[in-house]
Amino acid sequence: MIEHELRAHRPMPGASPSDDGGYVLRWSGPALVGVVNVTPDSFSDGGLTLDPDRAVEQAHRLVDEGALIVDVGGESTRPGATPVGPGEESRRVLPVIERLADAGRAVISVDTRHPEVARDALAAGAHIVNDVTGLGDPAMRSACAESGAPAIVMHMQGRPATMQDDPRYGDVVAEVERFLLERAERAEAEGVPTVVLDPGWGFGKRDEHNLALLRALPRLAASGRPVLLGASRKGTIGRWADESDPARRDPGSVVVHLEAARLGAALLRVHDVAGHRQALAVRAALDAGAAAAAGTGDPRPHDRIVLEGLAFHGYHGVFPEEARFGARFVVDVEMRVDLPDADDLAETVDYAGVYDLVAREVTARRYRLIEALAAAIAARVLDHDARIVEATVRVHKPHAPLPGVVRDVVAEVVRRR
Ligand code: HH2
Repeated sequence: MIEHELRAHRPMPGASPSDDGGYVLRWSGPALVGVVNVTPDSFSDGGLTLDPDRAVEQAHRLVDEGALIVDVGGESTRPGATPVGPGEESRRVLPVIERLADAGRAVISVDTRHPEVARDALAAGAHIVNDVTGLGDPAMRSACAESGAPAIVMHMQGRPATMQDDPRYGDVVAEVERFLLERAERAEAEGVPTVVLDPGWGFGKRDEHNLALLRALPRLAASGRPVLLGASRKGTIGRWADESDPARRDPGSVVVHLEAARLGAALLRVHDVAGHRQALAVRAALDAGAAAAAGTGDPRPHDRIVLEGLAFHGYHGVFPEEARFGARFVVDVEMRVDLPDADDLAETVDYAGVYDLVAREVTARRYRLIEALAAAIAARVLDHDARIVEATVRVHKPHAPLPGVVRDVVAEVVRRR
């Protein structure tokens, strides 16, 4: 199970004190974020918990069912939604957040795009800010930084009123990744303790964009930040399953979220916490059973395809000279895969394709750290062929700028599907 953490400069239920004087909330594998909509018009449950008593009751029920975080929102962001002003939004969410914070049982995130609502919610006891506009507003970043709150940065193309009219991308994965990393780096530089990345399923995305972003979760997770996916009950699931009623889309949501969990998502934002908790528990039991049946506790196949000593000129490193002159980088890739006995290229992994993707990653992009380069290559290798269950990538930098004689510097990462 992958370990995840959220750092904050103030206490949260379940968090432990950290070395830097703050607090850290840790968990293994995927955790659930339960949705509490204090709205009359949310797309799947509008009006159900507009009354604060019912919203608090619902939030506590979600915690009892296994949610790590409850996400309280006072404005619907469904396609075509009418925007709500910060005054009305605060009137909806603050009484709920105050009462949840008093009870002290829930890690509370506030789902808002308004800095004034975020500030009031943090003062009322919320712990995390979930901003569907991706912390683009400097006032939102300072609200989080000043109160030491982690933030969820989501990607959206356009605005809710019109975002689904005609969304277009050149390369949706590259564009969303660039946006999220830039926003995260800026927020961290300004003092936000942890930034969670969310590709924004359904926010200015066609079905094929959502699918491409789901498959790219390992690439987003390679930055080392927790990744959140929120596909629950959304339109793409309705179209794939031919189900027009959002409240009846939980089974399809579970399937998408199990896939997201397999691909490394740390947080799943869902309406049906009990159903997702059950599905994740059963998935974990099946994985453990497969490992035990293999007799080793290790469900990986033992066949490997190895590409060694792939050498390229690249421009990676933290120093400006490295960006200017570049240096030689050498890459090894080991792929664990079930190899057939048949002598047929179609039956196995095409390693020429792996060579091409390594060449592209080393020569066409620039990373400051060789471990980040190795992680990005590993994510692409797993993406290349679904039969590759594990990729070990070593990036060698024999000419690393060090003051003495060094034969080699190597970063190795191991990534599993
Ligand atoms: N989706 C919704 C709202 N907030 N926040 C993040 N980070 N990621 C999401 O995918 C996301 C989100 C939409 O779902 P819901 O809250 O159920 O509906 P509505 O916006 O209509 O209230």
